[in-house]
Amino acid sequence: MIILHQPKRAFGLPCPSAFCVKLEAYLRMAEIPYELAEGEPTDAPKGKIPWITHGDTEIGDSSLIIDYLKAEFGDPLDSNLSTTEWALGHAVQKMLEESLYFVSSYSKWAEDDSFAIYAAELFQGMPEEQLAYVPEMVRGKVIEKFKAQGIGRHAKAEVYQIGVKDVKSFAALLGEQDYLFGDKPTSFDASALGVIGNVKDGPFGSPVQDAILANATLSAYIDRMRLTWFSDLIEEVA
Ligand SMILES: N[C@@H](CCC(=O)N[C@@H](CS)C(=O)NCC(=O)O)C(=O)O
Repeated sequence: MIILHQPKRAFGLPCPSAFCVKLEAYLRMAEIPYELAEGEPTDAPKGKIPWITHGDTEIGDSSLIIDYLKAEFGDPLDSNLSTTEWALGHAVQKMLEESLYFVSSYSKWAEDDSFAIYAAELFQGMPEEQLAYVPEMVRGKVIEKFKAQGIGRHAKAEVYQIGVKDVKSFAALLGEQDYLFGDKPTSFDASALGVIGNVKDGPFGSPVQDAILANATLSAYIDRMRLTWFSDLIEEVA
């Protein structure tokens, strides 16, 4: 049995982490049985969530895990893609995970109002005396990482300009299709549910969230995936 290690569900999302949502969506779309185990980045083999264990095998990184799952369980989602479609999907995934993800992460950590909401969840249960300094200390470290990655070097308006451009680009490629490559989902849609879906339905307002919500087709695409693969969670939240 695959054990998927990730933090607990929050904000009505399958997980606050886009990469965990991506992987859980993939498992559900590919109909691979799994169990959840609570885990934080500090417990993870690469210091990042998600990770899986499968017997004695432990793997970190959602994309490497999906490669492993394809090798172990077959590739029901992506095997019919042409080489060109696969290459386009790969490029789109990189745009979502290496660009838009950091814009969304910035909106959680760098914006005071959003950070207050996020910190209340993240540091829930922490003793009062630690709450006085730990959240701001962790926040400072994350913002330093944004500088190293690059997104933290831009003015706020520029960060959102980058994110909105990614959203528009994805929406243009999706067009009126049900999924990125037609009427069946692929692993690239799982990635979009993680990154775009968490911005759309998360509690962190931003110009990027506004751009997603303003696009009825893109919003319906996210809602369709949630209803199809995570209806149990929608019922839990309702
Ligand atoms: N490339 C990784 C990215 C995973 C990732 O960045 N996870 C974030 C949460 S969304 C994390 O664990 N951050 C903690 C840290 O960097 O310390 C994947 O696809 O799994």
